[in-house]
This record gives sequence, structure tokens and C-alpha cells, in this order.
Amino acid sequence: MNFAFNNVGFLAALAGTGGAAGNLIPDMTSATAPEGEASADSEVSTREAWRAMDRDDSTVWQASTSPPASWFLKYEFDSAQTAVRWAISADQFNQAPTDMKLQGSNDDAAWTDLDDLGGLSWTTGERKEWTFTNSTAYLYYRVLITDVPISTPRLRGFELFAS
Ligand SMILES: [Ca+2]
Repeated sequence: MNFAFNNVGFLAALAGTGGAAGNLIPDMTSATAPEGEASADSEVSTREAWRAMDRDDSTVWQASTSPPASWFLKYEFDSAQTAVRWAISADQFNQAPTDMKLQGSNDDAAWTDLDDLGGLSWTTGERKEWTFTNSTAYLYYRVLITDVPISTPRLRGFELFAS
């Protein structure tokens, strides 16, 4: 028995692949499990929206709609959450968003801009996070992507945090 060694492994698992501890979005195993719903306006077969919310850097969401277009990746909570920080993990550097917004909604129709980023550049596999000012609990959060360097958006991870 080596509990110290095992604890190190456990902590490394929490902080390592798939993002940071405290993610409000649960570790998704399908579009609707364990709860809520992950979706996108388009997705490639086997690269579904929920694979950006499965805390696994070896899986990706990839949009299937060709440019020129915008694309979104969305999560619906079972109960409204007040997020103030978010993170995106890129896959291929040139399929990561250069321009995107984080938006919140409580009816899946009217969206409030929570963050608006432009001119981003990425390295393959890079994770970036940003904070924003928000005191409203939203049921829906989405990443609205308006530009990627080539092809369509392809992301390893999308995370939301309450602090
Ligand atoms: Ca993933």
C-alpha cells in the first residue's frame, strides 16, 4: 500500500487532462447524461457537442457547417447557475476560435453577451480561461464562434466556473 503515491495520482487526475476543478458543467457522458444538455448548431459524427464537456482532452467537438458562418456550442443546466469565469481548450491551433462570445440565456432565445473576445491566437491543445462580470443565474450558456483560421471550430473543452 502506498497511499501517498495514490493521493498524488488522484490530485494529478483532478488538475490534469480535461480542465480544472470546480467546473459547473458536469462530466458529460452523452448529450444528456448525467444531467443537463450539451448541444451545438452542428457537429461531425463522433465529434458531438458533449465531447467538449467530457473532461477528456482526447475527444473533441467539431462543427460540420462550412464557413462563412457562425457556430455555437451550448450547455443547458437543470438549475440556473451564475458563472463568472470560463475556459476553452483548443484542439488543432488553426481550428480554435479567433473571435467568439460567451452568452447566457434563460429562455434559449434571448441571449446576453457575457464576454466578447477577438484576435485570439492559440497553440494546439492550449487551454485559456477568462473572467467576466456577472450576477445573473442563467440556465443556458453558449459559446458563439464567429471566426476560425481554417475549416470549422474544433475544441477539446468548454468549462464554466462560479468563482
Ligand atoms: Ca473533450
